[in-house]
Amino acid sequence: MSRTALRICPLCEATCGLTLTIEGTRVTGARGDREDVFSRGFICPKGASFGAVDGDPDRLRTPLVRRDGELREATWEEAFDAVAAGLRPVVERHGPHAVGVVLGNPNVHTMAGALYPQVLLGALGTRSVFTASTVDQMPKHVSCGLLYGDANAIPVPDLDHTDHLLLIGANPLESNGSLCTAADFPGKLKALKARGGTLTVIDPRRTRTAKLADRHIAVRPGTDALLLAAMTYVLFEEHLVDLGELAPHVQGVDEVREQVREFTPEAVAEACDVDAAEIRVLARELAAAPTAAVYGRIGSCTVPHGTLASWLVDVLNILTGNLDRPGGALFPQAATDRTPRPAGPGRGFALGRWFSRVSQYPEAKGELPLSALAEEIDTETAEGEPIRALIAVASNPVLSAPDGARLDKALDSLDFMVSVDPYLNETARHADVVLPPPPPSQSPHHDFAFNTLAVRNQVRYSRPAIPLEPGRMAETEILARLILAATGMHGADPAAVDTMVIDQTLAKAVKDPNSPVHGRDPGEVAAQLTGDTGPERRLDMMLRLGPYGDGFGVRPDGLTLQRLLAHPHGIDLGPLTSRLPQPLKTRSGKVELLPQPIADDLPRLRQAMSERADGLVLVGRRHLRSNNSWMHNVPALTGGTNRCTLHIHPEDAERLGVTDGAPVRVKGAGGEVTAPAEITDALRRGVVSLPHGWGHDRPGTRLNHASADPGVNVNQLLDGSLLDPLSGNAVLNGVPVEVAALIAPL
Ligand SMILES: Nc1nc2c(c(=O)[nH]1)N[C@H]1C(S)=C(S)[C@@H](COP(=O)(O)OP(=O)(O)OC[C@H]3O[C@@H](n4cnc5c(=O)[nH]c(N)nc54)[C@H](O)[C@@H]3O)O[C@H]1N2
Ligand SMILES: Nc1nc2c(c(=O)[nH]1)N[C@H]1C(S)=C(S)[C@@H](COP(=O)(O)OP(=O)(O)OC[C@H]3O[C@@H](n4cnc5c(=O)[nH]c(N)nc54)[C@H](O)[C@@H]3O)O[C@H]1N2
Ligand code: SF4
Ligand SMILES: [Mo]
Repeated sequence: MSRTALRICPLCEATCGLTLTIEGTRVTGARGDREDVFSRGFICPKGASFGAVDGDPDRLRTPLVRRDGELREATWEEAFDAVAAGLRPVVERHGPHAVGVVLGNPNVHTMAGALYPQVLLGALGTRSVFTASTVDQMPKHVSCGLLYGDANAIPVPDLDHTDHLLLIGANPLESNGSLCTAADFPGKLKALKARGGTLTVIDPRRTRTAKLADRHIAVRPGTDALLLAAMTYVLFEEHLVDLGELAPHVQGVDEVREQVREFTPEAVAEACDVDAAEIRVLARELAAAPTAAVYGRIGSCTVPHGTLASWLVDVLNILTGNLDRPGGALFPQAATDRTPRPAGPGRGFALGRWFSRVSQYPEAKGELPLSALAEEIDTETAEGEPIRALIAVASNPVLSAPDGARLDKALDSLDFMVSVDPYLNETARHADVVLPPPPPSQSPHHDFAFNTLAVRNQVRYSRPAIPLEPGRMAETEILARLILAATGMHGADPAAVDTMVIDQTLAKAVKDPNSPVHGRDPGEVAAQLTGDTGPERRLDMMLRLGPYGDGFGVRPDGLTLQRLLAHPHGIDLGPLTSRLPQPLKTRSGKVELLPQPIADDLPRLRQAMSERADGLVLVGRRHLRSNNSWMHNVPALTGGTNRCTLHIHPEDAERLGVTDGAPVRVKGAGGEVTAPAEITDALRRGVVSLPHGWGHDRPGTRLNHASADPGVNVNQLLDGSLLDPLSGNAVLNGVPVEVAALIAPL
């Protein structure tokens, strides 16, 4: 007997609604949910393989605890006893900063990851916080923090309505989009073209997205900030600046004009390897389009001028009047956002409130660079304690961050490590305790983060499609118990964590004059909460306090968890709309177009105009049937073109004596790897490409399928010292490498 259940797909940022076929306790099929208010039936090969991802036999079923040097199966009780016994002495002896916390990407794809890590960090009080953001989008948080006063106020291109889209360093036909949640991104690009709009793609590779474009600019990696600065220059020079309705909300336009004076198209053309005339055309097309949106992603972030490039993306949107208008780039309003407060000056965004111990990197958004994790563990300094214990949640930095070999050693030297991860993989194998979450089919789902980045306002919630298997523990409960164990409350009722959060939130809300529950009794408000579990009650609370909420009775037709449960395909909340000045939290209450830290970093960009790398540089790439480091164990998603090969241009291959399929040695500052060459003219000369997330050949892992075709870890080519200075983001693209044909010995 089979049945179906609805489940939002957690496998990428597109958040498609799926209809799962379930036989017994197994997911045997997945198709797109045509009635889903957001995805309307769209599905990709990863979503279609939901059952295989979910049912991977290598997923851990019980906790593992290290005994006599070996990770062995244990009960949950034994596991949390071991966590408390491992973490508490470190905190008590060395203070909270000696406990590091590493949060990986899947935290944005689980309810547990949205609701508990912040509580853990608050309760622990550690500054040793590292996340996947600093190998990803931290430059965007920093530039938006500086421009708008809120690091999470990230404008999203209005894909459904724009007339002109300029995509920089993004390949949504493989990635399905990022910092821009849109189911069927490919379909939306085709629809843009069908309605007469234009698509321009800036990418050193002729990607599937670039092939769809009206114009593709194969820029030299790492030089987008120069290109965008020159476009900004052209807007001023050719009198194309027109802020329109934005004008009263923006300060600093003249200052930006002054700052870009030297970045003429002619001055940057050689560095970018793009014709000056073409740069002028890019600027003119942007200004001429009735509406337009500039959007930058991985290729514009994980580079030496990531924050400047991210800033310039928004500067271009603003100077052409496209920020905050339909068809341009808009600020979404999610159902679990805080109640909007009236517009006005805010506290602003500060960088560098503290610094990392070893290299003195400034914090950004409360985080230190993931690139610095290894040195924060393995290097002694006069001031401060090294990290001696580590909590890793959904994180595989041994493959995702620079120099995994050094991190391997550093993790081995820790007094204690706990990993919350479904796999015994390259990172988890170092843990003393592994706490495995249940598979997604057994977990509830709501997209707290991605709804704040979605191209349409909407809200959806999936309850677990399959009840928790005996012996399983919900990831929300795992994290609640981890918080208790880490903070000296081991053994307390995990529900106390949710109760505490609810009590604190409501206590604040009743004192907040902008809150719908202002002046009420928090106990009376709390008594109205519904939901079967602590996390559901927290979701109910956030929905009801939020911008569409019922305000606990103030707006009876507003959102509640019950109302959401009555709409299993979700509730549409309409297209993105203009919201300025409300989202601004800068000290001036305006968009601050030339923030001081940006102005201070511009001399470095000026210098880059005359810098020239002669040798080969490396860029990454993603494959539609993969996701970072953790999907190579699913047979249905591997093989074919999804391989860890070095893409190299035919002319470079010929010059170096590299033949198709033959092994080549790639050498970088952090080490060398050997991979088969794949000769392709899809990338520009002088650029080679390796995908990330491979290198599954380490002992002590349990990844049967992945280890049979392990690939190599591209991040071993990095030594972790190359960062975007403002954000601490790792430089993963445009990295100098040496490539040599490997002649097999006879
Ligand atoms: N060279 C290079 N390096 C890169 C990138 C690049 O483009 N080039 N991209 C970077 C980017 S954008 C990112 S986001 C990072 C990702 O870096 P990470 O977050 O470290 O890596 P992931 O592979 O996404 O997954 C992390 C871990 O989550 C586990 N996991 C999966 N599902 C769950 C779950 O439901 N719960 C829990 N608790 N764990 C789960 C997986 O088993 C895996 O061990 O990699 C970065 N590294
Ligand atoms: N299938 C699949 N989907 C995914 C993921 C995955 O691993 N696989 N990962 C998810 C995650 S965590 C993220 S963050 C997103 C990322 O989403 P995207 O940013 O869309 O992903 P990428 O495919 O890495 O696209 C980056 C592009 O930048 C180009 N590039 C490299 N260097 C430069 C440069 O200097 N300038 C310019 N202009 N371009 C450059 C690369 O050639 C590449 O095509 O994808 C998410 N979705
Ligand atoms: S596009 Fe992303 S969310 Fe949609 S089915 Fe594919 S992996 Fe899942
Ligand atoms: Mo990412």
